[in-house]
Amino acid sequence: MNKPIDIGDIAQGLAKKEFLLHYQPIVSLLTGHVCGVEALVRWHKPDGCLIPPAAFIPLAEETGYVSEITNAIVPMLFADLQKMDQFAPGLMVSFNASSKDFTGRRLADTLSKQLHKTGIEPGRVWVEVTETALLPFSSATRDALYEIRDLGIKIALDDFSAGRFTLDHLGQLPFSMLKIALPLVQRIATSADDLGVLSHLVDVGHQLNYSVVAEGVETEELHELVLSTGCTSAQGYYYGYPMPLSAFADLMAKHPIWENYPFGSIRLAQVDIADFTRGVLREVMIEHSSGDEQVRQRAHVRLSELRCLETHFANWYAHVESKCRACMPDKFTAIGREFEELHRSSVDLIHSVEGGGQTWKALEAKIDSFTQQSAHLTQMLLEVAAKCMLKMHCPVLADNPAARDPAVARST
Ligand code: G
Ligand code: MN
Repeated sequence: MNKPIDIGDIAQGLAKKEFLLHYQPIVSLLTGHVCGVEALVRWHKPDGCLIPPAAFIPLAEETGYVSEITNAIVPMLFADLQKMDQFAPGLMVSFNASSKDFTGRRLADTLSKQLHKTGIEPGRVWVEVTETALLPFSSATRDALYEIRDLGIKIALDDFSAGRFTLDHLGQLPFSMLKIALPLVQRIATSADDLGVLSHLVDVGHQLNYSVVAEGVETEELHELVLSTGCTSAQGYYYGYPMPLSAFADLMAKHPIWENYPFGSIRLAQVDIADFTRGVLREVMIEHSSGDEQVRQRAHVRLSELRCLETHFANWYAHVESKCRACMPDKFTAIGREFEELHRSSVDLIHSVEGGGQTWKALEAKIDSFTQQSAHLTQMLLEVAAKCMLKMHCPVLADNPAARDPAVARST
């Protein structure tokens, strides 16, 4: 019988460089291309035996030795990223850190050293940290995370929705990415409620300007459902298993592309428009009717979207531009123009209440026209979403309604 693994074995394995990294692709749901990889530690014994992380990570975590493993894999990760740049330039790479990595400066120092040594752009490196690694929530952990973030490295909250982390924690830590845990993602095909929860988490990520990655996507059905929520990227066996660097190079040589259309992303734009419209109406009402100068001031400050290019919608528009324009060039330009007009109306509406003296009747007329513009823009977005989806699924049908119907094809 094999003797159980102890810390001495792990230390020896590290000294003999038996630990290496496998990479699992992360796919952008906007472009359909691989946009990054998650690095996963593997222990290869010289006899060819592969020891799964579950057999040694818990012991390493318990004893604190896990930070030695992290310290050893970070330089490998940077070296591999340089190799990847030769066949797939510019990918992001993430790796998993443990709670023990956030008890001091060591991880930040190691990362800083590697950034200087390799010249890799820091924003391409993501540290994944699970909810459980961050609880109980301490200021030392928060400081360690900020120190890493200040290097320009991004921080992802891993396995989100599976632990005890609350939405309240999100605003207090410097995350830029949410990775939605596999169990929730895998339930969305059979539960409308879970699909609702996932859509909600995608919205939260969108509001906070985070990337959102759905983990555990194993089937085309899940891929389509995740895509429809507006989730920015996805990971799972449907796209690829964790694999050695050489196998990843082979995969990338085939230039894989998965089905993608901005159907879900346009859903987020509709949410942006609805929120923007309501926000303007709410603050206009407060400014117009409150007798308290401070309340009016606060309403004004809350309306941070007054500069057109700083709105969530403008941000979305710039982000999806190439994809949507390819689908619907004329309509997409028209949407941009329509938003500029809506935005101008919002500024006009706000200015009209600033100095007071506006009659309710005049205000009502302005509000009517503003809400009509908003509804029109929402309608245009929905039309583009539907057209993009048709075009991506059946390019011929989009231009020629008489094209072959899959329902007919199935029955013949
Ligand atoms: O998020 P976390 O770092 O815990 O997840 C990484 C682990 O999830 C890896 O061990 C990887 O092999 C596993 N994994 C990745 N994609 C899938 C998937 O589609 N299905 C299942 N069952 N496991 C997956
Ligand atoms: Mn992970």
